[in-house]
Amino acid sequence: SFPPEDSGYHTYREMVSEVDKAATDHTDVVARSSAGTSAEGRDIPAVKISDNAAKDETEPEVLFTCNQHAREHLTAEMCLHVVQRFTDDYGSDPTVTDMVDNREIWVVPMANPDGIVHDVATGQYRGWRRNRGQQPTDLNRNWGHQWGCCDGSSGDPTSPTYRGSAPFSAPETSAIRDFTNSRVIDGAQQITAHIDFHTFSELVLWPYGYTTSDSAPGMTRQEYERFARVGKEMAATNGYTPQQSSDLYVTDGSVNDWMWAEHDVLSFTFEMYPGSGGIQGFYPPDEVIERETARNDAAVDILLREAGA
Ligand code: 0X9
Ligand code: CA
Ligand code: CA
Ligand code: CA
Ligand code: ZN
Repeated sequence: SFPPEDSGYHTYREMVSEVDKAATDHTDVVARSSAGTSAEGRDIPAVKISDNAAKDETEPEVLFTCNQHAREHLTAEMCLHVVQRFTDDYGSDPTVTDMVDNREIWVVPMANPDGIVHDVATGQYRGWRRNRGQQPTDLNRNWGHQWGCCDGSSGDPTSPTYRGSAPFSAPETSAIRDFTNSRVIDGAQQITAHIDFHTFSELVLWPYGYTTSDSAPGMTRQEYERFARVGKEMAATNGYTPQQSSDLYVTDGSVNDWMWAEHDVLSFTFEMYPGSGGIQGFYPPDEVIERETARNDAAVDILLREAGA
C-alpha cells in the first residue's frame, strides 16, 4: 500500500469501498457498475451519477476516466472527488443539482488496477506506468485510432510507451472501448464529452495527438476550433496551459484520438499538478489532494455544460 505519510491516497481496495459506499448512501442518484476486468482479473469499477440512476434516460452522458497510467495516483483522487461532489452536494449546490438532474455522469476511477496495485505493493513507489499483462503495455498507446502510425509510441516491449501487440490488445483498453461502444443506443453515441485525467504538467490537451496538423481526417477546422475554445475556457478556471496534445509531443493510440474519431466525443486530457518536476512529480504528498482536485471543479462544470451543446 501507500507509504504511511501518503495514506490519504486510496488503494485499489479503498477505491472499491468508496464507490460501493457512494452507491449505498445515495441509491437515488448512484448506480455502481463495471467497465470490465483487468489482465490480472481485477474488476474495473464504473459509477453512474444521475437522477433515476438505475434508469437509462435521454440526458447527455459524460465520461471521466482516471489512472490509465499506474503511477499517476492523484488522478484516481480526482475521479473520486467527482463522485463525492456530485453525490454529497446534490440538493444543496445548485450547479451540482442541475447537472445530476440533466446529465448522466460516468466515472471510471482506476482504468489500470493491476498497475496501481503493483506501483505501491512494496510500500515504496516503483514509478510504474503500464498495465501488468504478459507484455506490459502503455494503455494510452493501445487505442485503435491510427495505432502505431506516427512514431508516437514504441514497438519495443521493454519501453514505457510500448503500444502492445495490436490495437486494444490490453484487456483494460478493450474493456473501456466496449463500455463506450455500449453507450451507442439506437445508433447514437450517448456520451458527448470526456476527460481522461493524467499527471503531471498542468495542461489541458485536445486531439489529435497523432498529428501536429489542426484539421485532419475526421477533424474539421470548425471542430478543432470548438476543442480549442472549450479547452481554453476550462484552462482559464484552473490555471493550466491549453494546447493541442501533439504540441506537447506526438502520441499515437491515445484515448482522446479514438473517442473523437470513432464516436465524436469531445475528449480532453488533463495533466494535473504539479506544473513541472522529475519522477517525484508523480508523487505529490497527500496534503495536496483536496486542493488539486477541487481546482478542477469549474472546468468539470464547463465540460458538463458543453456536453449538452
Ligand atoms: O503521454 C501520455 O500518454 C500523456 N502524458 S503522461 O505524462 N501522463 O504520460 C499525454 C497524453 C496526451 N495525449 C496526446 N498527446 N494525444
Ligand atoms: Ca502526508
Ligand atoms: Ca437521469
Ligand atoms: Ca442515456
Ligand atoms: Zn499519464
